[in-house]
Amino acid sequence: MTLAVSLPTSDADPFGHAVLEDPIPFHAALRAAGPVVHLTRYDVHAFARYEQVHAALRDWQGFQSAAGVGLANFRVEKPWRPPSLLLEADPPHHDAPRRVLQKILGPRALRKLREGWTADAEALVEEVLTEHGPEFDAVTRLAEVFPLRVFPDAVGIPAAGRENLLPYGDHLFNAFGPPNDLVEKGASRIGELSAWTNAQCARDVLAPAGFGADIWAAADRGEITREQAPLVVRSLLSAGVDTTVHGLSAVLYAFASNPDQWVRLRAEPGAARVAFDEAVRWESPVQTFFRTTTRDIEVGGHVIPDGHKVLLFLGAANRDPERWGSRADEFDLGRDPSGHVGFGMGLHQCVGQHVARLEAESLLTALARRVAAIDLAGPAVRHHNNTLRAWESMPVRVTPA
Ligand code: OVV
Repeated sequence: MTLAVSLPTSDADPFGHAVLEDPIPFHAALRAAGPVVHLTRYDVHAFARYEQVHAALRDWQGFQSAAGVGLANFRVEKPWRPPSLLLEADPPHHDAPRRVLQKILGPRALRKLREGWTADAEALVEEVLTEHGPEFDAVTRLAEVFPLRVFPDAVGIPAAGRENLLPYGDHLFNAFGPPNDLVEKGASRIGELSAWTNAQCARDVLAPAGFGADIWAAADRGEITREQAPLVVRSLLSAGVDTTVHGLSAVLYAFASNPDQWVRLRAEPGAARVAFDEAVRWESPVQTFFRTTTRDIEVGGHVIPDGHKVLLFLGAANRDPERWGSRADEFDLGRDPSGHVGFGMGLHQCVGQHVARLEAESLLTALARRVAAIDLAGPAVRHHNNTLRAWESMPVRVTPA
């Protein structure tokens, strides 16, 4: 005889301002409730434990992406923009664009960027210290500035209009959630922002050298079609800016609120890369993605029916004590963060993660050279987004080395 266990439910709103301000207690409650929880407000199932999140990310056949990785089900609703050939696709369609980007953004290809980005980071840190002195906003002066200085140049888009990149990404990541106030707030500008973003993906707009030109060259070689090329460029402009800005904010906040860890990094500058991954685990700049079941799937004694949306709480999995131990909530350079799901897992795992790590490593290394201590100089203010865990502002005070 099997004992029927009722499906745990939650009527909380994961996309409401209370949870977005501080999702940590909500995540703990979801993990405690069970391996799968029904979110009554949106009639979706949720995984918040590492084991189930990790397994669902790896099972692309059972948990598809092609029906959209937001709340909207593309089997039923028309997507607000043409779907991404990477994020919102599954094998076999997903594979050629993935292979192309993986090579262009891979560690070998990035080697030629390292020297320049290191110098750019050193110049930025010097500039901030000279222009603003020891007190400045780490979000608006560092985390937003550095990616916008190096990444659009690496893609090869023109200088004009780059201020559109962050608002475009902010709306895109809001649009994965329900049509709430955050989506409404971006709605009036998204036509104009999309038109600009799409226009940057054309071959004749892109610089002759860069990730964008590399994508078009792959189309010339027949690795993807010429119809696919602009959409692959669009993925870079969609996924490559806000994510790294908030990733850098996360690591800066981690250090500003854990001064002992900054001391440790300065003693061991080679730890910058792992420090960034630990911050991605700890803050999970991308908090959630949905999948859609392709058949009835049994989890923890409950059946999720075919065609249902499942919300994967990457941020909750990344602090699951079952996986990370009783100090999961601590930012700790002594931890091995590998296996975190902040970049996803499996065949959709962030294709730009090496770019993000190089940006973080460049900036942290430059800061560690020049700054002996970094502390919060006032309360940091959250930026609410349906998908991203972000900061609006972060006043810091640094002690030059
Ligand atoms: C991972 C991610 C986020 C947002 C957009 C895309 C990817 C894209 O491919 O457009």
